[in-house]
Amino acid sequence: MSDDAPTPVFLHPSAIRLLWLLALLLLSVACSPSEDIRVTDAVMRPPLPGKTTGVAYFTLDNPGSAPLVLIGAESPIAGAIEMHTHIHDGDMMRMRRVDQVEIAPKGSVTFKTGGYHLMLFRVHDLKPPRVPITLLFKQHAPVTVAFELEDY
Ligand SMILES: [Cu+2]
Repeated sequence: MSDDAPTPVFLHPSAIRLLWLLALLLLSVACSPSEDIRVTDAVMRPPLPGKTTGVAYFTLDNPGSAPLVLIGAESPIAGAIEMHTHIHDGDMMRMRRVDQVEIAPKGSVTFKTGGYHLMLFRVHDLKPPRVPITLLFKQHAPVTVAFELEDY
């Protein structure tokens, strides 16, 4: 047998699990938010007087080589946050909740008036000029962004 013949390696299942954990760890380091996700134009429109529902807009860039999937958002200033889009229903524009928004590699998506938006329910304790909203992703660490409070 020559010296450079590959030696068969048999790993114990627990060692394989350990390797998986290491791989996941490396993956999460490689996906640190500062490197591959950029959020710009983050603005929150506070509730109208006497109301408790606000809206938030932003642009999300995915410079990475894998699709990025936004699955929701949370914030200490809202009881709940939903992702919505607008759909045409005859002559009416209606809001519809969406479970996820996928951003293609090297792509971007803009949450804006008449399109995707974050709907914030039971808004409380707004402290200008900025509020924190955390964007939640599938297979990616959450990203907390300071949203500029728009005054009405
Ligand atoms: Cu909405």
